Order: sequence, then C-alpha cells, then structure tokens
Amino acid sequence: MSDLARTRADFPILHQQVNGKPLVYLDNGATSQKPRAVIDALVRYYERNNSNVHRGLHALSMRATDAYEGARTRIANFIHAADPAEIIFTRGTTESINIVARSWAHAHLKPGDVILTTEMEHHSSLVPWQQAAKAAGATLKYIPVLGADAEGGLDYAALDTLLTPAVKLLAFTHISNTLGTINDAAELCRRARAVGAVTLIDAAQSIGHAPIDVQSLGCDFLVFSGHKMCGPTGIGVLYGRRALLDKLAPDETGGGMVVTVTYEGANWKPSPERHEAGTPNVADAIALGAACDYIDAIGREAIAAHDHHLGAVAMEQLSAIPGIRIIGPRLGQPRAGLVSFAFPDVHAHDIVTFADEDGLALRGGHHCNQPLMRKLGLTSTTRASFYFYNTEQEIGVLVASLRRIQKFFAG
Ligand code: C6P
Repeated sequence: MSDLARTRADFPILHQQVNGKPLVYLDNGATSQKPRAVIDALVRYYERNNSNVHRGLHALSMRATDAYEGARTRIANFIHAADPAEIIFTRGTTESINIVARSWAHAHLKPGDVILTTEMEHHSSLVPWQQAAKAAGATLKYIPVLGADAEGGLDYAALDTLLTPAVKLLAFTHISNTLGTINDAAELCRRARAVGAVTLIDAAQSIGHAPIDVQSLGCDFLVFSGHKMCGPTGIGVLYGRRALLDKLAPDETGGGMVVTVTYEGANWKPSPERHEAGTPNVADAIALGAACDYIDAIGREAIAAHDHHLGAVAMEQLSAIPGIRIIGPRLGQPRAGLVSFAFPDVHAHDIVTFADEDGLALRGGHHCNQPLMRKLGLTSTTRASFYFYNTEQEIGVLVASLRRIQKFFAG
C-alpha cells in the first residue's frame, strides 16, 4: 500500500459510493474529513471520561479537566504560542472574530479610527468589522485585490498610503477561501506594528495546511476553526497575546470565569477562564488536540507540498478546458491547494449538481465573498479544494466531469 493509500485508509468516510460512483471529496475548504483517530478520541471521551471540567473533585472530572487542559497545551504548541493561557476555545473562526470585534474593538476604537482589512475577506472577517466600525464611529478601509496579470494578489504598494497611525487594527485572511491567494502574513503584521496597529489573522484556510508560528508571524490575534483541520465542528480557537487577553473585557459572563461574585457585582479570572464562561465544549476540544497529533504525524510541510502540487496539477488541467475562467493567482505565483473557476454559460450550482452525479463533492456559489465576486464581475464560482488525502487521479475525475457537463450544456 502506498503512503497515500494508507492515509486514505484512516478516513472511514472516503470509502463510499455517491450516486453509484466512488466519492471524490474536493470540498475541503468548506470542511475537512475526520480520521479514525479523531473520531476515536470523541468516542473514548464520552465512553470513559465524560464529566464537567474545573468544577469537580471526583476522578472523572479530574480526568476530563486534565484532557481538556492538555488539549489547550497541545494547541498552543501546534501554533507555537508562548503560553497555553493564550488559547481560548470558541465555536470557530466566526465566533473568535466576533469576540474581538465586540470586546477589543469596543474598548479600543473611537471616532476617526480606522480598521484596515482586505477586499478578499470572507463575510465572517468582514461583517463583524463593519459592525464594530459602525458602533465606534470608526472607518473600515480595504487593501485592494489586484486584477489583470497579478489577479488575486494584495496590492502591497497601497499599504504606503493606507497604513497610517489612524489604523488601530489590521485584520486579514492568511489564505483566501475563494482565490487561493496566500498573503504574506509576517510582512503585513510587521507593517501594521510599525504604525502601532493590532493585527488579527484569519487562519481558517491555512490552519492544518501549513506550519503556523504565531510568534514568528508577529500577530496579536489569530483565529481558526477545528473542522477545517480534521477536527470536529463546533470548536475553534481565538489565540491572543496574553497581555491583550488578560486586559480584554469578557464578551460573555457567567460561571467558571469569575473570582468573586456578590449581589452587587463580580470580578474576572485571568485568561483563559476569563473568556470561557459556562461549560465548555470539552469533547470537541480534546478531539481537536487529537487532530493536531494526527496532522503533525503527517507533517505540515508535507501537507503544504501535497496541497500545492494538486493545486498546480488542477490549474494546468483545468486551463485546457475551453471557455473556463480560473480566478486567483496565476500558476507559479504563491497559491494554496484550491481552484475557483467559472464558465460563461453554466451556473456554478448546475456544475456542482451535475458533478455530484459523478461522485464529486465541490462547492458552488459566492463562498461568502459577495463583495469580491462583484469586483471580479462574477456572481459565483465553482471551487475544488484539496487536502493531503486527495489524489491526482481525483483531479482526472473532476476534469472528465467538467468536460461532460460542458458538452451537455453546449446542447
Ligand atoms: N469558509 C468555505 O467554504 P467558520 O464557518 O466559522 O468555521 O469559518 C468561517 C470562515 C472564515 N474565514 C475564512 C477564510 C473561511 O474560509 C471561513 C469558512 C468556508 O470557504 C465556509 S463558508
């Protein structure tokens, strides 16, 4: 058995037929599949250790607390955070961004301040900043996405005029879920720091696809979802520098995060408890720790190389289909393992529905990037997004399916 076949054998879901054809799962940008090790971690927790954490003195509660805090340490290590207290468990990227947009922005923004983001943000990293800017009387500005030859790259030259001392926060996606652009996160953080701005990286599409080191990136906040890195849904992370998190007002209040409560008021524990009111998502946090182990056993450098290789093969083969428009960076430019494309006469929803007949799982639509789509003169694209368990053979299935669909619609 090849290494890839062995890896695929770890994913029970991949071994099934859809519409009478072998499943070809190319919707990893939306969510990744789960290896047996992660599923087992969930089952083991519920069968042997299930209990509430931080509250009980009995054996099960202590075991559950150790496993939950162990997962926090594992995740801190996964992104090279200096301290496990810098890891706040949330429901996912969206909730993590909303916490910063409400708590941090509320405390730090005033009229005339600027939040800077990019034109390629997912709605989850766009709408919360619109709301925060409105609430504070601040302005939201965008780093443009380049068109023409450099399609899909950020206009770094525009930073010279955009990054002024009025910018209090620079929030940007590490990898665009629609274009596949890989942004130079370390450079963006460095430039922001030079004007005293706080930085937030949306790592939803990069976590589990490449090594992430928050200290060398030099970011203040970094957010991600567990479900895109082989972990369960309903669990994600807000990483923040300890000095920021310990001062940040809690977004939610309740049990577990308080030191003293009287009828008149309460005061808060330091991070992480301060930001985790109520019973946390213990099982999914533990399984996310198992996902870190699984991914690191494969190796994130190897995963990135495999993703990029499949992305390049797909770009090359899809480019040969007449009439196709592929958006995002050209072949040879920094590009993640995903390809978004459009045909002039076939709607993306039709492509996804027809491709499903061939066992393919693709995503079609605006990918929560409506303003970017409008800028590109599109309403939707079809997206194939790869992960370490995908094969070149599966790209062959995609290309054959697209040719069949094109022929059908050509009449
Ligand atoms: N993108 C996609 O198919 P949540 O839903 O909270 O786990 O992640 C939101 C999110 C934030 N930022 C980026 C860059 C993302 O790609 C996503 C999720 C999925 O592209 C679902 S829309």
